[in-house]
Amino acid sequence: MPERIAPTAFLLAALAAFATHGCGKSRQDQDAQQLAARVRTEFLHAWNNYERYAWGHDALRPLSKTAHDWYGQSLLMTPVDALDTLILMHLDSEAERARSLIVSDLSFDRDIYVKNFEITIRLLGGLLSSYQLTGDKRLLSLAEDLGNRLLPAFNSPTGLPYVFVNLRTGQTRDPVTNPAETGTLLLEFGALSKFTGRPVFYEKAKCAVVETFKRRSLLGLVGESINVETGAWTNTDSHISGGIDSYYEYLWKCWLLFGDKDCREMWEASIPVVNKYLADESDAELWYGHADMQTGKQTNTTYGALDAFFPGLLALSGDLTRARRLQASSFKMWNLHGIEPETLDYKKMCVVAGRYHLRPEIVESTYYLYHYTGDPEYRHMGEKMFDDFVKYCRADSGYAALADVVTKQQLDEMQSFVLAETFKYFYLLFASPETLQFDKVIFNTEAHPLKRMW
Ligand code: DMJ
Repeated sequence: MPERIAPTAFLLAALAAFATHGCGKSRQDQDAQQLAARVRTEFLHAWNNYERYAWGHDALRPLSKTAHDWYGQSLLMTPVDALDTLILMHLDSEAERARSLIVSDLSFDRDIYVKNFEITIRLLGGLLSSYQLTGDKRLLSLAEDLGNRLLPAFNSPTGLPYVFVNLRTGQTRDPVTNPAETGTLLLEFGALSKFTGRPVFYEKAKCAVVETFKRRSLLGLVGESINVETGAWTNTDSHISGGIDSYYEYLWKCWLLFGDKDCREMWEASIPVVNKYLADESDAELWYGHADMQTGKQTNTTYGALDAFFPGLLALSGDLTRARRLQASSFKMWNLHGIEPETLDYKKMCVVAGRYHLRPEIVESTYYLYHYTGDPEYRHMGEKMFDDFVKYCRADSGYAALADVVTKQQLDEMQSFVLAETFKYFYLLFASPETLQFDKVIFNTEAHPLKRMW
């Protein structure tokens, strides 16, 4: 016979359970709020030092306290990349200064060859998302001017874009590119078409992704590099790492943002193949390695900081089981030396390339997983990563990349994506969900949110 609990004891127990649950929950929320405030303070440390030592230039070199311009003259990479983060964090006067600088000083009429992919994801993406957040038409004009100047990049025999295009003359160079650079343009060019009513941007970028997909192997995999003039693969290594990564990301996201069914079909044809040939069940853990695109034979057991975007993409596409398992592997990689390396051999658990460029991907996935599961484990993960990030990468004048995750020696580098992405994803992980309604936006690969309005 079950033990009889006295009514008052039962009531007290129920009240205690309610109180623990209630207080526990709000304590968690308070902790998260404090963490969000800490992230904001540290972001400001990085931004203030950019303002102080590199104002008007592309990027801050945080150890020498000097400025760096990618092409010898500034395209305001950091202010454009950081503007929507400043807005989301309600750093109003900083955002205003950045916006004034951009509208008064940014000019694309320059005789320089720029990387079509980097300029698209950082500048075109940044201008478009800040235009949506502020309604400032001058940002859209800048985006359209930039889009016009990038268009000649697509003038190849295949329609795949050249790596570099001259912003003034439209001349192009460097025909050997990769799927990330040919297939990570449609969110930005597509949004530009929607805003301007000019289909040409959508069409060119869509053609580039379709032409990449069409050249997949019989197995359905793409390789690491391709010649835009001949359409032939020049490296047949297949993986989800740098050079291919965001090609997959945009197949799914272009379906979500534009409802483009071709993109969904290309995603559906690609992802089972990626899971079949690249996923590696290693000692009950899930990793993604490398394989030859023609044979499917494994070529390498490496995974790294860039690959760590994939749990987020898996979660976004509904595959939470793989997403959670792969995120656990990414976190294991992070904890091996208390900060993640650029490349790891996951079979031997040893570092292959030891730099840490302050990359955002692992934080991005943590944020996505927290959004989809609500599991506090992901905020704890994020907290551990943020503590390590501050401990090893904070410098007197900004945040510094690491030359080596084992020695933790700092490098004189703080790329614009640190402000566009890494801090933004840390912040969104801890901030209240109202800060940015996840389901209402699609982030481009540089963490610029584009509203789902089409
Ligand atoms: C960013 O510029 C983008 O996230 C890109 O897709 C990959 N590399 C960096 C960040 O690591």
